[in-house]
Amino acid sequence: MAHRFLRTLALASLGVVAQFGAAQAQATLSAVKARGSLICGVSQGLAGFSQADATGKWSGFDVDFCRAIAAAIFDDPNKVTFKPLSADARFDALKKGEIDVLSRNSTWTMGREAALGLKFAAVTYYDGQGFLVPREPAVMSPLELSDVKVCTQSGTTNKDNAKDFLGANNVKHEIVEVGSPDDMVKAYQDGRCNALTADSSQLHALQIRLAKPGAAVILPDVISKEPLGPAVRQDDPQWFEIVKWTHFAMLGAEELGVSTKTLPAALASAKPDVKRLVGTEGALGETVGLTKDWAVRIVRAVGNYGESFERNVGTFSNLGIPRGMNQLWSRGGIQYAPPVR
Ligand SMILES: N[C@@H](CCC(=O)N[C@@H](CS)C(=O)NCC(=O)O)C(=O)O
Repeated sequence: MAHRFLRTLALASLGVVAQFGAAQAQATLSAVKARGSLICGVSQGLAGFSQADATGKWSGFDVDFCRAIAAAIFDDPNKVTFKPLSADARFDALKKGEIDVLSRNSTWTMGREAALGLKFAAVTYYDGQGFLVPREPAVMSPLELSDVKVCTQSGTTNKDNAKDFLGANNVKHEIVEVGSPDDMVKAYQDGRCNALTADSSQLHALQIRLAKPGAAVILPDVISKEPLGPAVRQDDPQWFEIVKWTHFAMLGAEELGVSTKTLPAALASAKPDVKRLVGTEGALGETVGLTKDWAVRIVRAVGNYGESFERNVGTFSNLGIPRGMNQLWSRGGIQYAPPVR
């Protein structure tokens, strides 16, 4: 023990430990480049967020985020290997290095960062937990439910929130834990539960899979805060910056009106903010190990934040979710990107 301590001390005095630390700190980007693809942890199949079609092609809001990182690194949004993960398996997979980033409707909580040793890089989707119930008999609020069997997925914040909320409000209930969105839909349709609780966005994704979506309603009550975003391991500060600024590039592009349609104009723009974002002035992308056109690569591949939101989950998509809190701060929402400068 003392031996090891003295050796560490000796190495530290030579600056060896610091150098080793720096090499480790950039390991993820180098590993991704050497492998030729990003390994992204996603859900097992959730419409609008991450779902594979019959040919195995993944799409969705969380999938776009993985593709955006791949575009920033490789200038190719297809250089991603998607790893579907259950709620129970996701954080372990990240900790063990089986994935480079988790982009799977995961709520940022103190316990998941501090206790699990992970870092949430951004909030890509501000959500909150709700309830889906049969349209008949009509209820306005989960507080009106009684003797209710509520299905929720194990390994989620939703189970504990439901217990807290229903318990504190003396709603007689039983929690039925299931393991996947498929099981949620099945358990509800088989009558093993008569309400579903999950983040509101996920309730929308589940509702459209019911045999009769119109026979169910999502109640307006929101019982929790569910800031959803990508997570990484704590040991690689450069990788954390790449993931975080990928989100801010998409958001900043929307703030500045830079989209797939306006990209040619943006590249010719004389506006200083636009020039810094698209890299016609400065080379900020290089400070995180990327290229100066990193944000252009991202927008060209998946669009800006608003384009990705609308295409996958927005009002005119299958899910039909309004922007709400996820609107830009300048338009009444709380999505806000720090300056690229
Ligand atoms: N945001 C919550 C809930 C996340 C979650 O896993 N929700 C379920 C709702 S159905 C889901 O998305 N499952 C997808 C899957 O297991 O593939 C959390 O981080 O704990």
